[in-house]
Amino acid sequence: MTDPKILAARFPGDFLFGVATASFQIEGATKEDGRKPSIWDAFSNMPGRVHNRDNGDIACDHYHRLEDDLDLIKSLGVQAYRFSIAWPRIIPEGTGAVNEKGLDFYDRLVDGLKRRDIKAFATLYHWDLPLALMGDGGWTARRTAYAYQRYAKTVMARLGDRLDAVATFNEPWCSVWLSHLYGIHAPGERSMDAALHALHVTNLAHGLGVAAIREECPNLPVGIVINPMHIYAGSDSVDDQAAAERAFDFHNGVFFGPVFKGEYPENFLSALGGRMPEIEDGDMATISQPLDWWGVNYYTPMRVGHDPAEGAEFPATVSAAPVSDVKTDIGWEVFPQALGDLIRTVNARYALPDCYITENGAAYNMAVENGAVDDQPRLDYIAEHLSVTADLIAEGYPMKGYFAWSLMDNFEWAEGYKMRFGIVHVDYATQVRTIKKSGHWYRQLAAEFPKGNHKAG
Ligand code: IFM
Repeated sequence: MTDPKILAARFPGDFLFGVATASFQIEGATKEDGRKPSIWDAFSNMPGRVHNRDNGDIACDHYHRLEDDLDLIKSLGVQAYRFSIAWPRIIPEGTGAVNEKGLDFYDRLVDGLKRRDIKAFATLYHWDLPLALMGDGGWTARRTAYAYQRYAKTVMARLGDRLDAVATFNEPWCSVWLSHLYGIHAPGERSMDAALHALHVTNLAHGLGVAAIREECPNLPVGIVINPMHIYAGSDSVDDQAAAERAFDFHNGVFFGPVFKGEYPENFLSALGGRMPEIEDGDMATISQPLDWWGVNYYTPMRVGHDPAEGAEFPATVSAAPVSDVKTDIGWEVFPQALGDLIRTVNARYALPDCYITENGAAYNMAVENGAVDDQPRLDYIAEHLSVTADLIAEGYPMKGYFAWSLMDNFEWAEGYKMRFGIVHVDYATQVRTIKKSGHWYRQLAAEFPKGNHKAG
């Protein structure tokens, strides 16, 4: 299963292997060259929000180590790099003046990738909203969607000619529910009403962003990156099955429905629609413009049961026990089969375009010992999920590539630097990078695809 040659032989020659990161998690240099604070700068500096009160001030110092990190990516032999652009570097106040120095940084990044013959997959929003926009209500304010559109247009005008693909958003589930309902991510809101506003404004921003991208770069493949939950009912009972269906609508349907069908799920609307912001004429058409691809970020399944509590709010579910006690260091159940079940389920429900696995990986916190990091469980995790991906391809699903999360250990949001997802280890005191066992293995796998001419075996 983990022999790179045997695994590689199960993929078509044009399948893309890549690595992924996000701006706030690796860049550091938060106060340099005109960048202004994002909501994550504020949130991580507040007591009690992020483990150890870690912040992104230095992170992996990628901003200053760009060329070395691009060499590192090249040395892994991958064909593509997925990164995100920091809105607070480009339009530091969210609206108003454009910061040329911010654009210059991403110019260097994209040119550096081109020079190394690595495809550039950019994400426009991976959670670092300019803090100034909170003055209007951040993602709960419709105005933010228009500010995002202008930001998207600005980035595309400068970089679009050299990108290979662009995503409007990364994991809107996190920037909507996790950030506005569950309070775990910035801005740490815990209100259903705020979350419902953030939901529609985010979906609208996605649609406005697609229009801006198409206007500037009509030939650039545009997509969105979603982290759909694969939801298993805790039991066969009618109640639990219905709970799983509600959970699907709440966690997935509110993004897939608008984007791929132009509508919110009916059950969701009848339960919570009255608390949503006004859906203006034309909004749903804006949101549901055709996409060229979508990205799936998958780590672990969700298991739910019916919440019997009186007055329980939609989706009225409780967590059900995991079926496997194999867990990563962050406590997430390892269950590769759910990736297959998820792709089959969403394709059965929606007409979806080509799909990239834009993130998949595992938190294991092994240290460097004698110059090496033996992270065999991560290697196994990636191999098992790739094996499921190969099965999906054999079944005819249009899976076009896989990006390991992550290129290197980085700022893991509310977990700070405690949780390590990299296939490259980062010593935060010295910034020394050490390729882990999984990274060496990933390089062997990627090497089987020289310029995409691998023959399926
Ligand atoms: O680190 C995150 C990433 O920013 C978004 N997807 C999940 C990863 C692991 O939690």
